[in-house]
Amino acid sequence: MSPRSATAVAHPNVALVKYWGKRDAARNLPAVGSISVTLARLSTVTSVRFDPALRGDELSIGGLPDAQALERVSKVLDRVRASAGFELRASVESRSDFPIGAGLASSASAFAALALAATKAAGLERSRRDLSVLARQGSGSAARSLFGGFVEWHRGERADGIDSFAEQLLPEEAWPLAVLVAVTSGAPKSVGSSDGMEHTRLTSPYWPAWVEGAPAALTAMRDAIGARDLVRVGELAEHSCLAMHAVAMAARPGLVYWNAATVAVMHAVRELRQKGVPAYFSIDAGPQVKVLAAPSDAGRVRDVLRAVPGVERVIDSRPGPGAQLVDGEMESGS
Ligand code: 2P0
Repeated sequence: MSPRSATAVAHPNVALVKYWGKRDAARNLPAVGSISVTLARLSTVTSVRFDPALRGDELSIGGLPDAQALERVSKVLDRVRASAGFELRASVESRSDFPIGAGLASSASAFAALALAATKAAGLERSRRDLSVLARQGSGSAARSLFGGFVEWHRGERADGIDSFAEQLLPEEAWPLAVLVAVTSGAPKSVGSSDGMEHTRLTSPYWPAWVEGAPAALTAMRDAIGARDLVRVGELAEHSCLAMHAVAMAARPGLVYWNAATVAVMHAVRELRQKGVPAYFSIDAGPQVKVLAAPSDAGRVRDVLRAVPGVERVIDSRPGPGAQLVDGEMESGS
């Protein structure tokens, strides 16, 4: 059998209603549903080559071998091999054009691209929904990056997790929005998301309140996105972000993903709001701040973010497409 390969590109996403915590760590099933927007411009390109000459799976990230991430990658590849009915090992090469492991959802784009490329290389045809279930097993937030625009990933109720899939709420072109990413540090985070979530579930006294609040937060966000209501989406997104960080900060010991510049950006965004510019922040498991604004205000918001001490650079983004194959057939982003 000759080698079979495919390459896919995917983009990170920022959660507007956050995923934080698992109901089943082995199957990577979330304790809460989440809603995100997929980001244009930031990209991860992942190539998969199933090759009879290989004795084990191989992974390189940004050109360097990565034994730590290989375990998760092999888990996804094992599912693909089982479906395809072969045992071929794979070589996986992944490259991102933004800082990885620093709270910019590089695992989301990487595993979304992996799920699509591996499936294609194995000669399988899968729906986006099935691909989201596959990608989820590598990294939860990756389920959402299969789709473009505004996306919901369902918690699901089933023990086998097949009802924990992502689906699109609104395509990327349906609502122009500016998403500015204030990068305050390119350093990898000290506590990874998976460990941080589990630590929070096990030790934070606010955990039950976090889980109980999720259904109402999701319903409100779905409605606000449907209405393309920036003020409502922004208020709900800020609340979900602060609630996620509050439950994590209340763990023992508490998790603090922010640095001084992160906090300074939060205040700068709120000051802008007081001056009449609707801008809202969101922060994931890292020190970067994503700011939602109307496209017509993007220039002003960018200038304010750039002027905050500690902000290294500001990346302009907007709602972007879902994962795509880059070698030959292109698939629709939704
Ligand atoms: C999110 N985060 O909804 C939340 C908010 C970070 C903060 O999803 O353990 O890398 O691989 O399923 O997807 C980052 O966590 O975690 C994340 P795993 P993942 O975007």
